[in-house]
Amino acid sequence: MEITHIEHIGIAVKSIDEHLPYYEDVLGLKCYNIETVEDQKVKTAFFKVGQTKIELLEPTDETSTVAKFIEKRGEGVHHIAYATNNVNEALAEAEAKGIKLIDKQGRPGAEGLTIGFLHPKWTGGVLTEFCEE
Ligand code: CMX
Repeated sequence: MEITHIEHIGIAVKSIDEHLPYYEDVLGLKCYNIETVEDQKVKTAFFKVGQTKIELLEPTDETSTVAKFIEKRGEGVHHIAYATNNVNEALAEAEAKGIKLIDKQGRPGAEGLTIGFLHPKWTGGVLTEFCEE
Protein backbone atom coordinates (compact mmCIF):
# COMPACT_ATOMS: atom_id res chain seq x y z
CA MET A 1 0.00 0.00 0.00
CA GLU A 2 1.04 3.58 -0.42
CA ILE A 3 0.03 6.01 2.30
CA THR A 4 0.52 9.62 1.23
CA HIS A 5 -0.44 11.60 4.34
CA ILE A 6 -2.74 11.73 7.37
CA GLU A 7 -6.10 12.60 5.80
CA HIS A 8 -7.78 13.42 9.12
CA ILE A 9 -7.81 12.89 12.85
CA GLY A 10 -11.24 12.01 14.25
CA ILE A 11 -12.20 13.45 17.64
CA ALA A 12 -15.30 12.20 19.47
CA VAL A 13 -17.44 14.93 21.06
CA LYS A 14 -20.85 14.97 22.71
CA SER A 15 -21.76 18.22 20.94
CA ILE A 16 -20.09 19.88 17.94
CA ASP A 17 -21.72 23.21 18.84
CA GLU A 18 -20.17 23.12 22.29
CA HIS A 19 -16.64 22.68 20.87
CA LEU A 20 -16.75 24.99 17.82
CA PRO A 21 -15.58 28.04 19.84
CA TYR A 22 -12.37 26.23 20.85
CA TYR A 23 -11.43 25.33 17.26
CA GLU A 24 -12.57 28.63 15.70
CA ASP A 25 -11.91 31.28 18.36
CA VAL A 26 -8.92 29.80 20.19
CA LEU A 27 -7.11 27.86 17.42
CA GLY A 28 -8.34 30.20 14.65
CA LEU A 29 -9.42 27.34 12.35
CA LYS A 30 -12.49 27.61 10.12
CA CYS A 31 -15.20 24.96 10.11
CA TYR A 32 -15.81 24.59 6.36
CA ASN A 33 -18.22 21.62 6.33
CA ILE A 34 -20.79 20.01 8.63
CA GLU A 35 -22.22 16.76 7.33
CA THR A 36 -24.12 13.78 8.72
CA VAL A 37 -22.94 10.30 7.73
CA GLU A 38 -26.14 8.27 8.25
CA ASP A 39 -24.37 4.95 7.76
CA GLN A 40 -21.98 5.71 10.66
CA LYS A 41 -24.60 7.48 12.82
CA VAL A 42 -22.41 10.55 13.23
CA LYS A 43 -22.57 14.25 12.51
CA THR A 44 -19.15 15.51 11.41
CA ALA A 45 -17.50 18.95 11.37
CA PHE A 46 -14.29 19.60 9.42
CA PHE A 47 -11.37 22.01 9.83
CA LYS A 48 -8.31 22.11 7.55
CA VAL A 49 -4.82 22.13 9.04
CA GLY A 50 -2.50 22.11 6.03
CA GLN A 51 -3.08 18.87 4.13
CA THR A 52 -4.72 17.24 7.15
CA LYS A 53 -8.19 17.76 8.57
CA ILE A 54 -9.60 17.63 12.06
CA GLU A 55 -12.95 15.80 12.05
CA LEU A 56 -15.24 16.29 15.04
CA LEU A 57 -17.63 13.36 15.46
CA GLU A 58 -20.92 13.78 17.29
CA PRO A 59 -23.11 10.67 17.66
CA THR A 60 -26.59 11.05 16.14
CA ASP A 61 -28.09 8.44 18.48
CA GLU A 62 -27.14 6.30 21.45
CA THR A 63 -26.50 3.18 19.31
CA SER A 64 -23.69 4.96 17.40
CA THR A 65 -20.21 3.44 17.92
CA VAL A 66 -19.07 6.98 18.78
CA ALA A 67 -21.71 7.23 21.54
CA LYS A 68 -20.40 3.93 22.96
CA PHE A 69 -16.81 5.23 22.74
CA ILE A 70 -17.68 8.44 24.66
CA GLU A 71 -19.63 6.49 27.28
CA LYS A 72 -16.68 4.14 27.84
CA ARG A 73 -13.68 6.47 27.43
CA GLY A 74 -15.01 10.04 27.42
CA GLU A 75 -14.51 12.62 24.69
CA GLY A 76 -11.17 12.66 22.86
CA VAL A 77 -9.13 11.32 19.93
CA HIS A 78 -11.16 8.55 18.29
CA HIS A 79 -9.26 7.52 15.14
CA ILE A 80 -6.49 8.34 12.66
CA ALA A 81 -7.25 8.24 8.95
CA TYR A 82 -4.53 7.66 6.36
CA ALA A 83 -4.92 8.71 2.73
CA THR A 84 -4.22 5.91 0.25
CA ASN A 85 -4.82 5.66 -3.49
CA ASN A 86 -6.74 2.36 -3.13
CA VAL A 87 -8.68 1.51 0.05
CA ASN A 88 -9.63 -2.02 -1.02
CA GLU A 89 -6.03 -2.91 -1.82
CA ALA A 90 -4.81 -1.38 1.47
CA LEU A 91 -7.45 -3.35 3.46
CA ALA A 92 -6.55 -6.60 1.67
CA GLU A 93 -2.84 -6.06 2.26
CA ALA A 94 -3.36 -5.31 5.97
CA GLU A 95 -5.51 -8.46 6.31
CA ALA A 96 -2.89 -10.56 4.52
CA LYS A 97 -0.37 -9.27 7.08
CA GLY A 98 -2.53 -10.50 9.99
CA ILE A 99 -4.53 -7.37 10.90
CA LYS A 100 -8.23 -7.88 11.72
CA LEU A 101 -10.46 -5.72 9.56
CA ILE A 102 -13.69 -3.97 10.56
CA ASP A 103 -14.49 -3.39 6.88
CA LYS A 104 -13.62 -5.99 4.24
CA GLN A 105 -14.43 -3.45 1.53
CA GLY A 106 -14.39 0.32 1.33
CA ARG A 107 -17.70 2.10 2.01
CA PRO A 108 -18.94 5.70 1.66
CA GLY A 109 -17.66 8.16 4.31
CA ALA A 110 -17.93 11.92 4.81
CA GLU A 111 -16.79 14.34 2.08
CA GLY A 112 -17.33 11.80 -0.69
CA LEU A 113 -14.41 9.64 0.43
CA THR A 114 -14.32 5.84 0.36
CA ILE A 115 -13.31 4.60 3.81
CA GLY A 116 -12.42 1.34 5.57
CA PHE A 117 -11.46 0.62 9.19
CA LEU A 118 -8.91 -1.69 10.84
CA HIS A 119 -9.74 -3.05 14.30
CA PRO A 120 -8.00 -1.15 17.15
CA LYS A 121 -7.14 -4.38 18.98
CA TRP A 122 -4.76 -5.25 16.11
CA THR A 123 -3.25 -1.77 15.70
CA GLY A 124 -1.87 -0.94 19.12
CA GLY A 125 -5.18 0.45 20.41
CA VAL A 126 -5.57 3.09 17.68
CA LEU A 127 -8.71 2.84 15.54
CA THR A 128 -7.25 3.19 12.03
CA GLU A 129 -9.04 4.23 8.86
CA PHE A 130 -7.93 4.19 5.22
CA CYS A 131 -9.42 6.86 2.93
CA GLU A 132 -9.50 7.22 -0.82
CA GLU A 133 -10.68 10.28 -2.75
N1 CMX B 1 -10.17 3.54 19.54
C1 CMX B 1 -9.55 2.58 20.26
N2 CMX B 1 -10.21 1.53 20.82
C2 CMX B 1 -11.54 1.47 20.64
C3 CMX B 1 -12.25 2.43 19.89
C4 CMX B 1 -11.51 3.51 19.34
N3 CMX B 1 -12.10 4.46 18.64
N4 CMX B 1 -13.56 2.11 19.89
C5 CMX B 1 -13.69 0.98 20.60
N5 CMX B 1 -12.47 0.60 21.05
C6 CMX B 1 -12.15 -0.56 21.88
C7 CMX B 1 -13.07 -0.61 23.09
O1 CMX B 1 -12.57 0.21 24.15
C8 CMX B 1 -13.04 -2.07 23.43
O2 CMX B 1 -11.88 -2.38 24.14
P1 CMX B 1 -11.90 -3.37 25.41
O3 CMX B 1 -12.32 -4.70 24.82
O4 CMX B 1 -10.49 -3.35 25.91
O5 CMX B 1 -12.91 -2.81 26.35
C9 CMX B 1 -12.96 -2.74 22.05
O6 CMX B 1 -12.45 -1.73 21.16
C10 CMX B 1 -14.30 -3.20 21.55
O7 CMX B 1 -15.17 -2.11 21.69
P2 CMX B 1 -16.68 -2.32 22.05
O8 CMX B 1 -17.24 -1.02 22.56
O9 CMX B 1 -16.86 -3.52 22.90
O10 CMX B 1 -17.28 -2.71 20.66
P3 CMX B 1 -17.94 -1.83 19.60
O11 CMX B 1 -19.16 -2.54 19.25
O12 CMX B 1 -18.02 -0.39 19.95
O13 CMX B 1 -16.91 -1.95 18.40
C11 CMX B 1 -15.30 -0.99 16.95
C12 CMX B 1 -15.67 -1.27 18.41
C13 CMX B 1 -13.93 -0.35 16.91
C14 CMX B 1 -15.33 -2.30 16.18
C15 CMX B 1 -16.41 -0.03 16.41
O14 CMX B 1 -16.39 1.16 17.15
C16 CMX B 1 -16.27 0.29 14.92
O15 CMX B 1 -16.67 -0.47 14.06
N6 CMX B 1 -15.63 1.45 14.59
C17 CMX B 1 -15.41 1.84 13.22
C18 CMX B 1 -16.50 2.72 12.70
C19 CMX B 1 -16.51 4.07 13.38
O16 CMX B 1 -15.91 4.32 14.42
N7 CMX B 1 -17.21 5.04 12.74
C20 CMX B 1 -17.32 6.39 13.20
C21 CMX B 1 -16.44 7.31 12.40
C22 CMX B 1 -17.10 7.79 11.13
C23 CMX B 1 -16.27 8.55 10.14
O17 CMX B 1 -15.11 8.93 10.36
O18 CMX B 1 -16.85 8.81 9.05
